[in-house]
Amino acid sequence: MRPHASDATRRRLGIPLSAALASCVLVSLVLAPSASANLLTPKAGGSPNADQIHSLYTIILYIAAVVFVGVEATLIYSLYRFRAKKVRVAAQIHGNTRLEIGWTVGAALILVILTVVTFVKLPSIINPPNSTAPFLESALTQPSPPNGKRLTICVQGRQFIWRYVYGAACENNPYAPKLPYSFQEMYVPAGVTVVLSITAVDVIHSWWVPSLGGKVDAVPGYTTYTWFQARGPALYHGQCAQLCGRQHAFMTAQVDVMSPSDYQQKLAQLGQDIQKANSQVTTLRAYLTKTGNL
Ligand SMILES: [Cu+2]
Repeated sequence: MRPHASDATRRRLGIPLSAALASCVLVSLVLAPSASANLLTPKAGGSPNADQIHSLYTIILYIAAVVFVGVEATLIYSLYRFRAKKVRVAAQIHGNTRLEIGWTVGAALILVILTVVTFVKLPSIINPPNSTAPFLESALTQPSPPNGKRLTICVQGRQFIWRYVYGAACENNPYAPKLPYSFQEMYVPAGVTVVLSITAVDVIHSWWVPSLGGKVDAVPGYTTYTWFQARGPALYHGQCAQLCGRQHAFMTAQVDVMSPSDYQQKLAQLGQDIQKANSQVTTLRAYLTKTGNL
C-alpha cells in the first residue's frame, strides 16, 4: 500500500507545484514592463519618432496575432475533431495543390503589405521634423530638419555613465572649454528638435530612452545620430542597452524636458557651476603644488 500512497502524495503535490511555477513565470512576465517598455508594445508618447515606431510595431503585432490565432485554432480544432477513435481509420492525404498555392500566396501577400507599411512609415521615423518651439541653432551635419533649426547635443557613452555636451560646437571638440556639459541627466527644451550626435570613449554602449525613440549604438571612433522632439515638460528614463561591463545595469539616463526659457536658464546655470568647480580645482592645485603635495 505504501508505494501507492507516496505516488498519490507526489501527484497531489505535483499540481500545486506546477501551478506555483506557472504563476512565477506569469509574475515575471507581468513585471517585464519595469524594464522600460510596455507589456506588449514599445513605449510611445514622448516624441513623434517613438509614436511612429509604436504604431508600426502595433500594425505588425495585430497581423501576426490574427495569423497566430488562426493557426492555433485550426490546430486545436483538428486535434479534437480528428482525434483517435476505435474503428476510425485516418485518411491518408498526399498534398493539396489549391491549399498549398493558397497559403504560399497568402504569406507572400502579408509580407508585401508589411514591407509597404514599413517603407511608408520609415521616413517619419528617420527624418526629424521642424521644431515647434521658437529655438534656434543650426549646424551643417546630418540629419537635419527641413528648416535646419535644431539643438545639437553630443552624447558620449563611457563606462558607466553618459556625458552630454550642449551645442553644435561639441561635434568638433566635446571637451572644448566653455561648452556646457552634464552627466547622466540631459536637459532639453520642449518642442525643439534635438539631434543627438552619439559616440563612445571606451567600449560599445547603446543610447535608449524608450519614450523618445529607438536604440542607437554608441561606438568608439564612430558617430551615430538620432533625434527626438519632446512634447511638454516631463522626465524620461532610459538605460544603456548594450552590455558594456560589470556596472552596465547602473548606466542609466534621464532626459529632463523643460520650457525653452527654463532650458536657457539651466544651461547658464550649468556654465556657472562648471566655471566655479574649475576655479576651485585650480585653487586646490595651486595650494597642493605650493605645499609640495602635488
Ligand atoms: Cu553602457
